[in-house]
Amino acid sequence: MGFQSGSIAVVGKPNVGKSTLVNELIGQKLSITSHRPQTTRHRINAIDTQANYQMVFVDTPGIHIGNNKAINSYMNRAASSSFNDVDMIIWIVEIFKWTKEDARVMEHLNKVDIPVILCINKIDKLESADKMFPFLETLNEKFKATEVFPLSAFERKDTQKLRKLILKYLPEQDAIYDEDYITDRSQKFVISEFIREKLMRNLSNELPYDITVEIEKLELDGKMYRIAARIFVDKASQKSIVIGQNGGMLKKIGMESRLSIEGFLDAKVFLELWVKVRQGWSDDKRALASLGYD
Ligand SMILES: Nc1nc2c(ncn2[C@@H]2O[C@H](COP(=O)(O)OP(=O)(O)OP(=O)(O)O)[C@@H](O)[C@H]2O)c(=O)[nH]1
Ligand SMILES: [Mg+2]
Repeated sequence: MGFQSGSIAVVGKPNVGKSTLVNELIGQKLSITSHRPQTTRHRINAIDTQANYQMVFVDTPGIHIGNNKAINSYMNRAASSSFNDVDMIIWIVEIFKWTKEDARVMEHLNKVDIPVILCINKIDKLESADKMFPFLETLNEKFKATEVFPLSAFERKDTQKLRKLILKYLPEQDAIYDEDYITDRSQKFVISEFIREKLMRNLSNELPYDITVEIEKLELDGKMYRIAARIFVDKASQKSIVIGQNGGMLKKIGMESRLSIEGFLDAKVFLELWVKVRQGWSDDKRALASLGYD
């Protein structure tokens, strides 16, 4: 067998563990995750190059129903467009959590003609493995997947097995990306996402997910990066939540963001954060485009 290479879209409804699985598969934190649905907003390619293969995982926003804001249609489009231009698909369903949104994803899958690995995630939540069989059976009646693979995205031995399964279907062809690439996205993009992750994790219940981050400065100063980022919120009340009492929340978000950016850039970082109100950005196509949602 020669060199194998291909792209694998990771799809599913929100919050099933797509981004967690992608990070585990490439062995590096690249895509942001949180316990809130609709964390991922943009497609991102995560690339794993080994001696005999290259896997390009396409992490996608969760496909969802029930909101007609411009940003929601943007996210659904970003996800569904990836069904067509990849070599195979990993479809994630959470164990025991089948909903209308899973059925929506299945409608897209019914139209494709490439291998689909159906991953049943979060099985670490089960007390015993045999509890999952009835659920697997009903799924099997709904959809004939190429492979069905129950796993926990947190379990290294599971993700290693999944990698072997992917290799079974990965086409024999040259690498798509140079071996030193880990993503198709810019440094600025990844950094802005890391900051958004800390916002989502720290402000989960108080804040709608209408928040976005723009990097205004990214400069290498000797061995240190100087970064300035602006956080856009929809309302003045949200701005005070992000800043927190005596600026405490913004400070915490800044500190956590800096640590994860330092891990990504492998260098010291000086990070400045600003908060700005930009009313209605999430339902305004022009504002969306200016913030990178195009
Ligand atoms: N118990 C358990 N939790 C998991 C597992 N995989 C992911 N999670 C958790 O599920 C939540 C959602 O994970 P994400 O990876 O952000 O999910 P996603 O599908 O990318 O979500 P969206 O980007 O919003 O569509 C996080 O709190 C994860 O820690 C798993 O195998 N077991
Ligand atoms: Mg995600």
